[in-house]
Amino acid sequence: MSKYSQDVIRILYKHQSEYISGQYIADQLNISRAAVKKVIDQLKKDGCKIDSINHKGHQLNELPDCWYQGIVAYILKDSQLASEIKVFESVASTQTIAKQELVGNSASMIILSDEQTQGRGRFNRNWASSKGKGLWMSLVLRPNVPFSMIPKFNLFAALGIRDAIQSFTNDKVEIKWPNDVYIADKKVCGFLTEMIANYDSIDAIICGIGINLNHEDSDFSDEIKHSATSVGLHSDTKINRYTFLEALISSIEKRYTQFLTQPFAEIRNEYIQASNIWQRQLRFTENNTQFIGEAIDIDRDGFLIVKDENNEVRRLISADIDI
Ligand code: BT5
Repeated sequence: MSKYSQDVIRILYKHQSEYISGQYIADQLNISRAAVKKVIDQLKKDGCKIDSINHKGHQLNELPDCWYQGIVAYILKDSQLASEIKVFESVASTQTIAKQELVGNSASMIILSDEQTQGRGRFNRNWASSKGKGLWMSLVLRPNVPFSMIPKFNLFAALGIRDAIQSFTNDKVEIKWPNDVYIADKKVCGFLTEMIANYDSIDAIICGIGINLNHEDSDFSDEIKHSATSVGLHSDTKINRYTFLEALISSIEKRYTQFLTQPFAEIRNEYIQASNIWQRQLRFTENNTQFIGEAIDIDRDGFLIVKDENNEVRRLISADIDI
């Protein structure tokens, strides 16, 4: 990729509604028109839909199906959530990259990849992250809070992710406490929160978020095709990954500010209403033991209150739930 491709794509994105001349781009970047043409030809080869007309200029017709640092940085330029953005074509896991990148760097970060070859869920389970289909992201945040606040962070993050997905579909988007987001009883998103802690305080929260955006049913493996869905399968149009990212970062930012300033009790009702675990028999796995029960409440601190098959009431901070 040319040194200037991120700049050229950023300028094309910024002027998306109009044709802009090669000369204009050349002047902005202080390079020759021939150099601009070379970059644009390469962007086209890479799959960017750019329309070029003699004496009129170039126009970006459609946003590409891959991440461009230049566009991501432009879209998120006003966001306070992260000060550094890193995009990749393919990585093993954005969580692993995040952990490498934060060493000796105190910045907050957004790490995105078109594909993950070893995407992982909780307890090292596999997370399917096929190329160009979804949003595979790790968010590195630097709140000055004790590590006992991590479960509370999860609750706010879940609502932020739910809000963003809901703005792309008319079907109800629901939270499956504590780490999943569902549409029509199928998983559309899983996220996990890890941390780097220093004595009692958190050095970094690393929130890994996987959202299926434009998968067809046939894109899911046999293992998950009965339990997984995508936002696109619940929308009339293809999900534009850049528009989606913008909405996601904005709603997470809003919930992150709430997390830092408000108790869970403030969002408890909203969270309960958004949850899909009520009035059904569920199988819980907690520390390798399983039991059947029914969720009856989420308390003021975000613990799930469950009545098990022996009518015993349990208070869970985290668990795996099979719906
Ligand atoms: C999660 O784990 O749901 C958390 C997933 C987090 C993924 C993100 S992507 C960016 C960042 N980088 C990473 O490497 N990870 C994070 P868990 O609750 O353990 O769920 C895993 C289970 O979900 C698997 O065992 C499958 O049954 C199912 N699954 C795997 N891939 C899926 C997908 N794409 N869509 C729906 N379900 C999936």
